[in-house]
Amino acid sequence: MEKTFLMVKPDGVQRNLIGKIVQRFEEKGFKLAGAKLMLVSNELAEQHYGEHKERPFFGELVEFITSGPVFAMVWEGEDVIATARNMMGKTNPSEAAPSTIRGDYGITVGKNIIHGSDSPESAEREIKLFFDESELITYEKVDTTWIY
Ligand code: DAT
Ligand code: MG
Repeated sequence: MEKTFLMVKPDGVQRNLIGKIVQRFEEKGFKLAGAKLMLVSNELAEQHYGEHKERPFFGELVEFITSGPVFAMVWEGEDVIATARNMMGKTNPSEAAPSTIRGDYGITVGKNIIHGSDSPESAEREIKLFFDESELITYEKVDTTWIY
């Protein structure tokens, strides 16, 4: 089954949105494979956002993601990468549709609440970057046959 990396950013943690965000993915039917509250080091931030190194906002991005605890998660399910991106909404909360996470909770692109992998390649890379294999749990859920 496909896996994706999702992370409640420091603004989402400070605004007490961890529970609401987890609830959306649980209720959708996806399966949590791992989660932890953690601090992102400068080194990890620069690796994670490496594709944006040349962008003018890179410095601010690294400063923001290292500014306080984040809630890192791995979620599992059919098409979870694309579906989670849809549930997050567009990068800029001003363009994100209502009922998406960014559409409901964010205002500016710099503080847009949540990160989610955008492709199978980035999901694999980001899961490895943030989680040790021993932190991810393989288990059966009783609702699976009522979801698929
Ligand atoms: P996403 O997080 O939707 O995958 P992205 O990968 O293009 O978006 O950018 C990563 C993060 O960088 C994004 O969540 C917020 C920040 N960002 C993107 N574009 C920005 C901009 N024009 N100004 C400031 N921050 C920006
Ligand atoms: Mg991205």
